[in-house]
Amino acid sequence: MVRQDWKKSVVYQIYPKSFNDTTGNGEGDLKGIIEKLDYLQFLGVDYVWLTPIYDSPMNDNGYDIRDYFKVNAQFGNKEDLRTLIDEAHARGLKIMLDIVINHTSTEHEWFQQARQSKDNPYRDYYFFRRSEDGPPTNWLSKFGGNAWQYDEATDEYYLHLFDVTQADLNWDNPEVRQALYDVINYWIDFGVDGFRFDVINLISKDTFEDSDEIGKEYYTDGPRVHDYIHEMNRHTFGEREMMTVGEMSSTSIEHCIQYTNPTRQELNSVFNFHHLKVDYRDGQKWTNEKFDLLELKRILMDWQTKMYEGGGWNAIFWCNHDQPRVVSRFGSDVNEELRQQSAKTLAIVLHLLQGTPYIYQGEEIGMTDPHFQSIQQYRDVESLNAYREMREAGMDEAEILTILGQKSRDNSRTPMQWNDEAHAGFTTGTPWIEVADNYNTVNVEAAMADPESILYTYKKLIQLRHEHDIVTYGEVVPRYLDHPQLFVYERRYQGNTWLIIANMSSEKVTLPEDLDHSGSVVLQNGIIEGNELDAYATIVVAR
Ligand code: TEU
Repeated sequence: MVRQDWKKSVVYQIYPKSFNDTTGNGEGDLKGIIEKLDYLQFLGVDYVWLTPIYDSPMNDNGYDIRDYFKVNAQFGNKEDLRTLIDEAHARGLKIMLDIVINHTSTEHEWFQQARQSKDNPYRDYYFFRRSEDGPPTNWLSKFGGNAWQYDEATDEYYLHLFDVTQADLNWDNPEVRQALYDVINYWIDFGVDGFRFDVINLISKDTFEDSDEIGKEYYTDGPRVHDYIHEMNRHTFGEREMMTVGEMSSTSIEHCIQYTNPTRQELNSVFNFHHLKVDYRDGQKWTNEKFDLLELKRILMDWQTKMYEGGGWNAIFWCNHDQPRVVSRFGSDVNEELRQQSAKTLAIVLHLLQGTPYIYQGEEIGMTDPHFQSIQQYRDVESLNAYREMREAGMDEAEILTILGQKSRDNSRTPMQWNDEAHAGFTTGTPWIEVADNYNTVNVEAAMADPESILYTYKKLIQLRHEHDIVTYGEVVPRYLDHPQLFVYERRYQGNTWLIIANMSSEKVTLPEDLDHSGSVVLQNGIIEGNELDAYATIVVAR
């Protein structure tokens, strides 16, 4: 494998609204991020990805952009962003912005123009269709309901794969593409170091026909998607040293190899979500299914080995602003000991895989789901729609709340827990969404003070990646894939092997007889006696 040093980088994701509030209005801001840069430098990450900070009505917390060239006044202004970038650079940290170009807010000037008349020059920036009886197709929005919204002004429907206020852009129109490249170039000139591209594999729509499912097959990894991404690469970041990651919805390994193999000049890396659907039931998210460890291992390892063979590159992650907290999901938060133990094990098994690791704010201290008890505590448009639909389907309130408690995107959006003061030190005002009530014990200040805390496991894992080429370049060899509790794999590079053995369960596990864990210990978490691994214990040895 060709050496490329950006591959040793680790990215930290910030959801600005929930990170740190300096004004007391209950919402985080850019100044709040600046205040915490020393903390990120201490942790040792290389890049910081900010979810959208542009002007937006915030129906989907910034993924509905009204003006690509303006900073959202709730977060501050361009001066603040300038200072944030400079201060980050002074600490050796790089900044990635989130680029949302599959759709804009319906409050965007382009859409405002487009909806006025059928011959408006911006009409073809979006997908407007005439239809006599009901919506043009039966496609469903990812946030519930039909994906076409009737617009009275011109008696046509427009397409929105997400919220009704997020209208899909028509990438087949070259003017649209150029306008979006201008946006990216503007931010490159501003001094940012990389980009995360929101749902970028949905930009090429195929024909508009009725679907047996929700319409996915007509826009996922669509017919011209690789041409468009390649063209974007050539017109924008291609010749620069930039970190790029595409968020790929319901994609395939074959496509992701194409998106990321350097010879194709598309993107550096990709997020896929298949490993995070192991607690869905029959493809349905809104269920309270338990997660399936065998399936989790199988999917992760399939992506690891095949992307390696195809010369592709994964982003590796457990958490983001759309996912529940991993310690509550695949670990255990039933008591303090298991929380610490399982959070560390989850960190180790993920960070020693091949790819670019992402840490979502608070993951590094083992933040948990907030376990909300009432619908009043939820804020996310997707959760509120799902609640309404489940109610309409006649489901019982308690059951719905159990499901939301397990699946809602709000699980990850509660305020960052900095200390044990009011509202976890996030704000002096009233937070826009409630703080998880375990902030007295789960907070950054406490974690910093305890050398055994989860935080130091993350710090150590980042260091290992920076210092040992095997973590970046080594081949991944799955072992014991059928074992119901253990997650075992090897990394191999230039004659050296690292063996990672993790007990992913809350029970003690006896290692299989032929699984020899001798070697020099790189990392150990929890108690290992002879051949017995305690709950969520992990060992990493080098040979
Ligand atoms: O998410 C895309 C996406 O499809 C999801 O992860 C989605 O939130 C999940 O499937 C819902 O169950 C991206 C952003 O990360 C998300 O926050 C935005 O809401 C969405 O795009 C629209 O821009």
